[in-house]
Amino acid sequence: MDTSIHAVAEILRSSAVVACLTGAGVSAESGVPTFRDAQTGLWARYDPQRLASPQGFAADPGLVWRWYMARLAGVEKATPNPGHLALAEMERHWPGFALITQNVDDLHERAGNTNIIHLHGSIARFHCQRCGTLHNLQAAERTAPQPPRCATCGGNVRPSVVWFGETLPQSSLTAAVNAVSACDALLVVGTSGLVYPAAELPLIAKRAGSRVIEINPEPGPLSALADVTLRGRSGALLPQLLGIGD
Ligand code: BV8
Ligand code: ZN
Repeated sequence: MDTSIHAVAEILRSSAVVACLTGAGVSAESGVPTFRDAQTGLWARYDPQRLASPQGFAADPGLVWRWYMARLAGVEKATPNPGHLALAEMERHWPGFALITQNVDDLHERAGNTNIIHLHGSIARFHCQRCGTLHNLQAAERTAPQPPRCATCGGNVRPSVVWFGETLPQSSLTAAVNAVSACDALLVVGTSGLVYPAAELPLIAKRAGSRVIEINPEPGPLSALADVTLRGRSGALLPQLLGIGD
């Protein structure tokens, strides 16, 4: 095992409370494309930040709806990778292990984590853009060219994710700030550290005296504040930290 893995294992061994912040990179090895990856095929010419916004939805509800239905199908086909499974093992190892995620997929749930804080909502839940009424997706709506209409007010139904320009659910953000402020060590896995306010959490942890561990094949804005950085894929590195990997 290389030294930095040793350094991280030592930090984790001496930590009573561990928390984790994940981004799209933790789902990459499950075949769910990250935001940073060029959008595949049909979506290559669209900017995800434009599509994932109220303005984008207002401008072309059908285009945004079809983008989410394509992503939802990809998430449902995906399965948790060894990185997800290692994080579920960590929850068994450290009671109170808080898993804060920017991801809108349910792969952490399917891997077995139960203490999950979703900062950006869920791609598998839907509500009316106008009145907020919850909506159960019908099979035929998955291939419809336009979003369904709300049964209550006739407004457009949208995915219950947080779009750019929308505020995060206050309860989730508060829970996340509390979790990173109370932990001895924070694992920051598979996030570009570009999206706020999620990107603020490692700094809050650091200021509260936590050790910050970055796991990412690429350096980024969060690398400077990490106590230890593991340069590599989460699917390979996370299991090693538990000695359960290859
Ligand atoms: C808000 C749901 C109040 C939708 C998403 C302060 C400063 C600057 C800008 C702002 C700011 N405050 C607000 C903003 C504006 C904006 C923002 O942050 N813009 C950025 C781009 C500059 N933030 C907001 O609008 C937020 N709202 O703050 O409200 C407000 C409003 C307006 C103005 C001021 C204040 C709402 C943000 C939430 C947006 N919704 N998702 C959907 O998914 O469709 S964010 C979306 O992007 C995903 O959740 C995704 O998680 C995220 C991208 O970040 P990452 O998860 O890090 O993924 P990414 O693709 O970027 O990177 C992948 C990483 O994985 C890479 O580092 C890669 O190296 C690594 N990787 C790849 N493979 C692997 C790997 N790592 C490990 N293993 C591997 N195998
Ligand atoms: Zn409605």
